[in-house]
Amino acid sequence: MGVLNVTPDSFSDGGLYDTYERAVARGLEMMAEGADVVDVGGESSRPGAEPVPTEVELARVVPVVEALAQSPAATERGVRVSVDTVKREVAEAAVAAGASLVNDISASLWDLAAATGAGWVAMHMQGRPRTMQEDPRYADVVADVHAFVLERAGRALGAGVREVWVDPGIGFGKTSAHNLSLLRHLPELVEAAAGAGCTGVLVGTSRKRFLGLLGGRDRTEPAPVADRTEASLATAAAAMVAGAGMVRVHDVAATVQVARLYGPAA
Ligand code: HH2
Repeated sequence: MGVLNVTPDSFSDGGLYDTYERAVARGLEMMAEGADVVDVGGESSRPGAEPVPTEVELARVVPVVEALAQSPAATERGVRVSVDTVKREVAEAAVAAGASLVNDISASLWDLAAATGAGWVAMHMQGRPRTMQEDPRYADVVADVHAFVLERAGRALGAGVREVWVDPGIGFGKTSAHNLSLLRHLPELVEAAAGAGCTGVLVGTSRKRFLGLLGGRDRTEPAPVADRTEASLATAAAAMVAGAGMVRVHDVAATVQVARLYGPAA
């Protein structure tokens, strides 16, 4: 799953693809690089991000979804478009414009997926982006996160959603230690998700801050986003080896090479 943020403020690609032309060009490029899904978002969920008005998000996302869904890569090769949103109106409009997957970091739009026939991603987040990184705490992060996403997946499957992905929500109300625990315990989530009837597990570590902290020289200041590629690829490989069926990444071409070694089709 290639990340396409049509935003001025996303943490790694903000401002790069915030016009229709540049966003569509990058989406097509990721499709050519081998992405199976292009995930179009119009609202940053980075720590501290402020919500975006619905009309603004609609205007950013829908034309780009439509153009990508009508592209030859989508219509002839079957590359899919997903919408990364927590807003019902945006999800509905994006599905009407051709998105076949709703990537819902609030894990609350399963009824919309059931009604439209779209696939659905249930991601775990503690709190909301504006404040989620202020001292996140869990009784048992692995047990809490797994139970939450599996419970939401059960609701979606019960409502008739045929394609349900669960995602531990790396970086969403989690310390570096929480993120690492969740990555180390991915095999259990993969097994439980399969047992529950889910399509698979989705993991998004790409360029996230905790990778910058691990890779930074002194481990106190995060390495800049541009220096997080190796750790992004390493964690994508680890997630694939653990059985994740999809990884959400910025560096599609490089991750496709990893997927050829370790991905579901390898
Ligand atoms: N991470 C981000 C956004 N959406 N969706 C899923 N399912 N899983 C994730 O881990 C995930 C996600 C954050 O990354 P990004 O889109 O690059 O940044 P921003 O939120 O600043 O736009």
